[in-house]
Formats: sequence, structure tokens, C-alpha cells
Amino acid sequence: MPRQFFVGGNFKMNPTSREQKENIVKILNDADVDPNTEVVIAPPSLYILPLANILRKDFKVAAQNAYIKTSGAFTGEISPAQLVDAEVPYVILGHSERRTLFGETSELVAQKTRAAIDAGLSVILCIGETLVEREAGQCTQVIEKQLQAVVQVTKEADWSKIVIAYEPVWAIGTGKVATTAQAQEAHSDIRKFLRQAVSSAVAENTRVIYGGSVTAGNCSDLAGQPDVDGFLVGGASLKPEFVNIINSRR
Ligand code: G2H
Repeated sequence: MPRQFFVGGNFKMNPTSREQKENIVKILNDADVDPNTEVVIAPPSLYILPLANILRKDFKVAAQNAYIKTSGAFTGEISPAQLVDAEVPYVILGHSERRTLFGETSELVAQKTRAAIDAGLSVILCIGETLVEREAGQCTQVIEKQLQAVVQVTKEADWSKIVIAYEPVWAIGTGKVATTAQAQEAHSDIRKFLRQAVSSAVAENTRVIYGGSVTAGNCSDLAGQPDVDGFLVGGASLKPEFVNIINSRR
């Protein structure tokens, strides 16, 4: 079966008012979108439920993070069980901003992935190398290490709940997008790794999406690559051009 095209909107710590949030939702609700694309919007946790209430029902919502525990004395955290109870189907885990700004290790991201899947969530698992790592020729090694941590705590069946987002750190919010060749090469390497570390079926069926300065201007070429199954979009997901990105395979 072909992999369904997937476009996520990662709002990060935006917008900053209810009015802005409602404006974005209006653009999305009025848009003519490709019904073959799975669209998932990840607002700040404060806005997930109000946004879900007004968002068109063919779009899903996601949290931008979740913890490894179900409940308890963990100030500031949200549990996978709470997200499931709130009918939030997806969570983004391991975003590079979490890894670099908040010190999340690959092992913690793997534990979070385990906890999220156990609770019944689907996971958008972010991986990617820094510029220093790329220039040192360590791109494949870095993404394999990030994936290996998750392989160690998952079974083959769990991968049907995981979308991998390849986000080279040097392309995030910088305006520097990976070339189509760089994206295709990394995505193909990820699939190769899944084939040897998990199974051919998982390599074939797991969606590998690209993130890092995706815009209406560069999405079509990237979407034309055989191993690019969609996008995780930051800055551009807050603008009308997000609709063009959703429709980039049309
Ligand atoms: C990468 C991406 C969304 P942006 O973080 O996850 O953000 O499109 O702003 O580079």
C-alpha cells in the first residue's frame, strides 16, 4: 500500500493570542485541501483543545511534547494518558529544540516514545544532525544513533504508530532548506536503517517526512522525491502558504 502523504504544522510557541489562533484556523477551515493528505496541527498545549473544537474535522491535532509518566508530581508536564483522555491522537517527540534547548537525550526521547505508544498515541519522532555533524560526515551515524535508541525499546508492530520527521538542525528556522538530493539521501538512509534494524515491511511502510524551512516555494520539489512522505512545517504553518504545502503532491 502506498504511504499516505503527511503534513504536520508545528506551531512551536506561537501564536500569542486567541485572535491569531482563530485567524489561522479560519484559513485552514476555508481551504480546498488534498483529501489524500493526512494533516496534523500541533499548537502549544494551552491551545490544543480550543483549537481542536473549532478546527475542521478532517484535520487532527498533536501535542508538541509529553512526559514518560502517567500522573504525579511532575510540575509543568503533560502525560500521554492525559492526551489520550483529551482525544489528542498525536505527539511530537525529540524535536531538536527539545534536544538542544531542554537537554533531551536520545534515550529520554526513546522512553517518551515507548510511553506514548503504550498509552495509545501516535508519535512524530524527530531526528536530525547539526551542521558540525554534517560537515564532519557524521550525518548517517547521528540519525542511526537517534533511531537505534527507539529501536531498542520498540517491537515491530509499534512502528505503525511512528512517523519519522527528518529535520536537519541547520535547516530549522534558518531559511536554509536541504536540497532535494540531501533530503532524499537522508530519507533513503533512514529506510535502509529500518530495513536492517527492524524489518523490510517497516522500512517500506513507515512514513519519513522532512522538516526544516519548508515553504510553498520549495515543497513541490521535495515532495517529488521517492522517500519524502510529507513535511513537518514550523514557520510556514502559521501562514496561508501552509495550504500550498498541504497540497504539494496535488
Ligand atoms: C523544523 C520546522 C518544524 P521550520 O523545526 O518542525 O520548523 O519550518 O520553521 O524550520
